[in-house]
Amino acid sequence: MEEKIEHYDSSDIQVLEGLEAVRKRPGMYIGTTDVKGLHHLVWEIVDNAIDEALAGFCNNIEIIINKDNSITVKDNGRGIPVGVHAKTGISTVETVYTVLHAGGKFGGGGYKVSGGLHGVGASVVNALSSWVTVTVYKDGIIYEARFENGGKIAQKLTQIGTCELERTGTTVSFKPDPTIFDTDIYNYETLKVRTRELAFLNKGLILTIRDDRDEEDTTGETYHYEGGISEYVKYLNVNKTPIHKNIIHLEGEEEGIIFEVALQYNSSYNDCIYSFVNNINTHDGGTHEEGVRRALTRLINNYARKNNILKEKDESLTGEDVKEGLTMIVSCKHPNPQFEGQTKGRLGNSEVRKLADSVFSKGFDRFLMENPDAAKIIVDKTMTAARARAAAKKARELTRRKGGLELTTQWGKLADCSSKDPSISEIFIVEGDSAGGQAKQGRDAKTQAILPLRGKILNVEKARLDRILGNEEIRSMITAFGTGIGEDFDINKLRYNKIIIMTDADVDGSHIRTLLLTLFYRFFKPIIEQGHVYVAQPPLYKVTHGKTFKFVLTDEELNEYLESLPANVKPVINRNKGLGEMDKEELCYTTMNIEHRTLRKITIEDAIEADKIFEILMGEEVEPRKKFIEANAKYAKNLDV
Ligand code: 1YM
Repeated sequence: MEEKIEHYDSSDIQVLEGLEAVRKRPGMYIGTTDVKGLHHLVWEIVDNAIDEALAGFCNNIEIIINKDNSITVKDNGRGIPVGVHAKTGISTVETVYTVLHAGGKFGGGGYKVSGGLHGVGASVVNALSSWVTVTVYKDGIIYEARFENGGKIAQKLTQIGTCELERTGTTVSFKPDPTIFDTDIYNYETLKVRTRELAFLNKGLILTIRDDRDEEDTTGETYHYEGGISEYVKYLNVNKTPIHKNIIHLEGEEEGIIFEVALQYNSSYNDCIYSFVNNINTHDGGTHEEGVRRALTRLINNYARKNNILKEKDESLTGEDVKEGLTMIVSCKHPNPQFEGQTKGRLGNSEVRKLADSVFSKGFDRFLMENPDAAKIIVDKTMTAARARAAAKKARELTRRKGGLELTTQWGKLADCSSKDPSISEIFIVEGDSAGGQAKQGRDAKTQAILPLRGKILNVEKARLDRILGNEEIRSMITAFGTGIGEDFDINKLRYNKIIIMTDADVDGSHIRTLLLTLFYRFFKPIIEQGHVYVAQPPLYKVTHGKTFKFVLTDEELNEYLESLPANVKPVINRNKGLGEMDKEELCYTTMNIEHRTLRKITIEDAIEADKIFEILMGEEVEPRKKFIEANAKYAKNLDV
């Protein structure tokens, strides 16, 4: 034992123990080891480059997926310091990559705000990688260090060549350890969406992403927005109709906290509000968002009263009213953010509420004064929203009084299940009365409820809640779900664990499915977020030979099955055109029976992108929809969001 201690000094042992701890419990550092965790590694490295950009030393970052699914990130900053680190006795590069809790502490107090693990990111990535190389360009010299097998130093920082004096920066390549992660395949789309978002959130920064696995695409994509979050708002509104010309962009800074907001109203009835702290999406809002919302509501009320648009006797406009048709990005960069809530998706720092309120009030008040035409249009829109809200409330009360939103036994169309236990109950929303009738006969009546839909439901993208509640098909659904809608919505009252959309595999079927998903997305979002919505997958083919038959779901499965048959068998292949084409036993066996069916769970991977697709498919603008359908015609068969 004595001898061993002589070979390792105490800091070495700490280092190994530190990285070993990360490998033992990766979830504690990166959340999960699924595909999400795999992608997380990229952002930990990119965050260090973004910090360098926020410190003012770097304006160009490149992300590359290499052919072997390793990742390379390059920046043109100062380069990680190469000198020997006073505390560890090894180079700073090695220290940053092997010592947990290195990073910021060693960095001489730079402005570190980008998201992620606050300085431990580099060592966490190293711990979870098969290999990492770090190349630094500094003072005309190229240095390189290499780590292997979860962060063990394979090559100490070494001079490997020279470069021009002007060339500075850091390049990091790494390959995630396949024994840690469930998958080792990177998704270009996922990385691209976040790269674009980072470009919007950090104005002026040039971000490039390239997929070297794709031999045809050699240039990748470059994102660079001088307007920052203003351009984000413009991007989100591209398929909508703005009701005033200029995007309002306000900014302020106090004690190292940078606050920024950009907004523009459009003619739709939905809001699209996203907030960020240190480039991380704060899904549950927080003080930065609250400050803005509070100020916005107050200022619009003041303006409306002062200009006699809102009369003395009128009720005030609410936060709901002033956000109708609002697209807004709130971004805060904070050196010491406090995240709260179950998923840590909410900013808690109370000083930010004041800063947000004051920056927004000053700027928005000035905007209203200097742009009386835009001010009037915006206030008119919020007034209409208030009237619609009042009408919806009345409609809800009226329907409730008539019993329309309460479940009554004599209520005809729903064939409810006998179980009252939501955890085992499911509801099939079935296209058409005939398929609905068959499903009713063949279902498991204890746990499976059937709601047939006649024809097309209302396009909710184009209607407000009051009209939506006027639609009988939609009322039936709300009633069956039990959750209520709008201000009354309560997910805890959901009567079914699974809501299963069952439509034909044709254009009409996919249209109805998209309409239903739009409805759920707009008015029952938590049922999607919490994984209650599914799409049934009726088989595409029935293959018969002699007395045996088999149902198959896809073309690939069909080919596989045909190849598996003996050569002299001559099967008959029938393509299913609709649910109604199957008899009730077939329908129930293949599509509804828990043992044999295949369901596709609907998730909102990326609410921002999903929102755009819904808008394109369902919104008022015809041109983008045409373009989208043309571009995606080949996928139309599987149009799932
Ligand atoms: C592709 C990844 O890591 N870039 C990067 C990292 C650092 C610096 C510059 C840097 C920071 C500071 C001074 C400072 C880091 N340095 C450290 C530490 N790109 C990438 N670019 N000089 C250079 O913060 O003062 C940690 S990260 F701790 F060594 F200073």
